Amino acid sequence: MNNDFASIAEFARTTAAGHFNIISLASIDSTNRYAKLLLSKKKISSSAVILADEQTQGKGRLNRYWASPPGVGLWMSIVVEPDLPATQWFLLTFMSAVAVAEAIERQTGLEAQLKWPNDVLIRRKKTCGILLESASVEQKSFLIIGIGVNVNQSEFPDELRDKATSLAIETGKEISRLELFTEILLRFDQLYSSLDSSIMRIWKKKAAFFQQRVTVTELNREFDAMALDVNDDGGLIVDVQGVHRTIYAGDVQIQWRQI
Ligand code: BT5
Repeated sequence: MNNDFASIAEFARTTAAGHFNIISLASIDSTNRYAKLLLSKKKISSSAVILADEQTQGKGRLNRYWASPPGVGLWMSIVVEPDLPATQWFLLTFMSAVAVAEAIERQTGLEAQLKWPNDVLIRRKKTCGILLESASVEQKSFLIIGIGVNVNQSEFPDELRDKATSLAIETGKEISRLELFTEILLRFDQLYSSLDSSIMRIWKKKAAFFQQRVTVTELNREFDAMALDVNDDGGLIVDVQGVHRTIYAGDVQIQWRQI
């Protein structure tokens, strides 16, 4: 554990960060998986936050991986018991992306952009990914919002170099993980307390890819389209050769125009 993380662990022990119950760990396979385990054993409940200095098996969506080396990122899961119908749970993904984007902007002065469905980008590269999972324990439904933020990496492995970035790379200086962590929790709390579908308007203002050509991967199909909008159900509306379609469970690769 480096000193930077020790300060976060100390913060978690000594500070009532709003009403969050923060558990900090030097290393874990995945904070989302661990949150689910603790929930199933009734060791935690809503408002728990699991934060790890390192994840050895960080998870992305659709069984993909999330690189989570020690000492350089915020790898965290926030547990909530949403006061929303299941059809609206997706709002938490968009809300969390807004919370992270705003926290990054306040802490670094960088401009953060959002990409459907779950990415925060800086200068077109991914600096944060979000993984929303659900768990039910004795008739109660919980959501586990996994947030991974690349903070102080100075480089990335070859396979990520073109698409990933960190706040340190983008600002040229080391960023305090503690300050960013507390800012994310603060923004999360504020947005969560009044969460409804109006969050989509805020998300769209920061969305980076409308009117861009995208490659959509949907189940096992891949096709080119123009990204038009995101509807109130969180679906991505695209134009495929003049026909409008809405994508719900998929992925998009943006084919950026040259600037
Ligand atoms: C995501 O998946 O973006 C969700 C990532 C969620 C990570 C958090 S960390 C805390 C919590 N505990 C967990 O175990 N997970 C959550 P997806 O959209 O599927 O993106 C995954 C893809 O992004 C991978 O296939 C890689 O190409 C790329 N990738 C992997 N690690 C990355 C990183 N550190 N930064 C940027 N891109 C990365």
